[in-house]
Amino acid sequence: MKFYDCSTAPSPRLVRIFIAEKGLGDAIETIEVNLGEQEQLDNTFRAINPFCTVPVLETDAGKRFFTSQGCWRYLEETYPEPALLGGDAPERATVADWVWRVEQEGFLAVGEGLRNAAKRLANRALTGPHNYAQIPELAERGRVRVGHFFELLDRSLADRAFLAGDIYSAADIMAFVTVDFAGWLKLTLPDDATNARRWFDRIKERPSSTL
Ligand SMILES: N[C@@H](CCC(=O)N[C@@H](CS)C(=O)NCC(=O)O)C(=O)O
Repeated sequence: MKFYDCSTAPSPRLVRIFIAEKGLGDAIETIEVNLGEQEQLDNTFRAINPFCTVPVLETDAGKRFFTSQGCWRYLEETYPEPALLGGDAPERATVADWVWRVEQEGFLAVGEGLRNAAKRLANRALTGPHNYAQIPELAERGRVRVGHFFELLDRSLADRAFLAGDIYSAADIMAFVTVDFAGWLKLTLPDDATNARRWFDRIKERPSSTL
C-alpha cells in the first residue's frame, strides 16, 4: 500500500495517526507531497489525484481513496483491530456523528480562519483544483466558530473519557488534530476548559500523537 502524505498538513495527519494506531506503520510506503511547493497542483500528482489534495491511499491493486475518511474506512475494513470507527452498530453510528460534527464545526472552522487570511494562500481559499479568492469576513467568522467548537468539546467531555464514549476512536483523532491545527491561528483551549484539557493531555500521551 502507498500513502501520499504531507508531513506538515492536518488532513493527512488524520490518516498518519490512524495508520499508527492500527500498527501498520511499517506495512505502508509513505510518499511526501510538498504542498509548500504546490506539488499537489503538478500534472504528476493530478494524475494520481485529480482533486489535488492529500491524503491519498493506494492499494497494491492500484485502487485509490482520496479523503481521510475514505482512507480510514478502507483501513478499518481491512484491519479491523483495534476498531477506531466503533465496535457495534450504535458505537459506529456515534463515532460517525462525532466525526461529522468535529469536521464541520472544528476542522473546517480552522480551515476557514486560516485559508481566508494567510498571505501565502491568497487565491487558494479552498483546497482543490480551482482557485478561490479569500474573503476576510470568513477568516473572522472561522475564528469565532473555533471558540464555539472549544466550548462544545469541553461540554461534551464533561461526563466521558473520549468523544464517542469510553473508547478512543477516530472522533478523538479528528478533534485532537483540530485543536493542534487551531494553534496555527494562535487559538488554544481556554484555561477553564478543564474537561477538554484533560482529554487533550491524555491523547497527547499516545505515541501516535507526535506524528
Ligand atoms: N476532506 C479532505 C480534505 C483534504 C485536504 O484539503 N487536504 C489539504 C491538506 S490539509 C490539501 O491537500 N491541500 C492542498 C492545497 O492547499 O491546495 C480529507 O479529509 O482528505
